[in-house]
Amino acid sequence: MSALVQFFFGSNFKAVGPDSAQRRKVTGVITLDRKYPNAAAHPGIMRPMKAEIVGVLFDRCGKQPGSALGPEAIRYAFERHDRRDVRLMYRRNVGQWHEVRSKPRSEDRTGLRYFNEALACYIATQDHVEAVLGRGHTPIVLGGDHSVALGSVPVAHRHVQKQGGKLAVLWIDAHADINDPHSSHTGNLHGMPIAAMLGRDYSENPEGLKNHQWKRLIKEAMQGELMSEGQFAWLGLRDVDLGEARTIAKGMPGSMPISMEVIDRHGLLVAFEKFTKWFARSGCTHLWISFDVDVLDPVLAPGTGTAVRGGLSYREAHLLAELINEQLFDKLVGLDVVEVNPILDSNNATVRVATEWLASLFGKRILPWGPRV
Ligand SMILES: [Mn+2]
Repeated sequence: MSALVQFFFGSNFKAVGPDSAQRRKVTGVITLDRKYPNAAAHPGIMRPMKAEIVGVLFDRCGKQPGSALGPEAIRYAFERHDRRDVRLMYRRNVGQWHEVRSKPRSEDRTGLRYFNEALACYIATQDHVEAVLGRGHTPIVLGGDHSVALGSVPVAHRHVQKQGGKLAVLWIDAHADINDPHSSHTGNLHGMPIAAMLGRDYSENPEGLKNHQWKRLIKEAMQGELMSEGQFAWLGLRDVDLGEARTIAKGMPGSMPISMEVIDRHGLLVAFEKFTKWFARSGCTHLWISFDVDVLDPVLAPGTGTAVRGGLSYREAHLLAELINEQLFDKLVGLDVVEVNPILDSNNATVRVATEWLASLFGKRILPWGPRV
């Protein structure tokens, strides 16, 4: 173990690996392993999640660079957090840590931006997520830009399907991320992952390179197991392109878009109830959460490339995490936390709020026994 790793993690860790992902020659793998501490040592707190983190240091398909530094910043913030209960929740719930580092490749400017590098990164991430699920643990994928969900959600979808279940995805985000290469204004893949998961076709130029790459992305990421509209719910939407709004209104039967308007009118608690009712009638058995920090208000979380005014407050975000922990813990297959950009951050506020949100999701409460009033 290097001195640096020992400094960060203490002697509880032992270095293991490299593992299968290195076969792909696109990753540098650091695997740190430790046993999950005994839950009985902390009475009153829920059982640990047995999570393994997959940090994806990839931001090529986001709006601006910096979110590749997110995973490292979040790890540092957890390890050195000034609140003992946040450090405790991290230590109790997170075992191994894996990393996917993308190797810069030459870009073909005529196709999808950074396509080859992106695809290699998603495939490497999929290997890790598959391995974590295979160990019966909960993958937490830290981005990176939101396109890295193509490395996590499809794997969880196939994993649940193999067991005869159906995965629901709760996309907690200011944006719908359902553009395709034709409808996207920017050409950044971080606005398109859901369209790829659905295997959406588009016919801008059927013979063109972009179209060819889009088809290849769908083929390699989804491996023939496309997802359906009824597997998707959003929470916190407030910056939706007109084309995306049309797609959701007409082309997403069975989906559940919960915008900020719903939260304004009914409050987070009722909005969450709408989600759980949808989940119950959707026929879904398991849940994946894709949490984009831009769902939070930029006053609270300025460190993200696509900040939009009017987002969730600190308390709303924490209530959401607590409710998920309380009501959906058994259904939760794993989650993404993406678009944390330390370069754009102010006094580490966004990095800190991401760690604190995760601590609440792991079961942290203000009083250990919860509200009970
Ligand atoms: Mn997003």
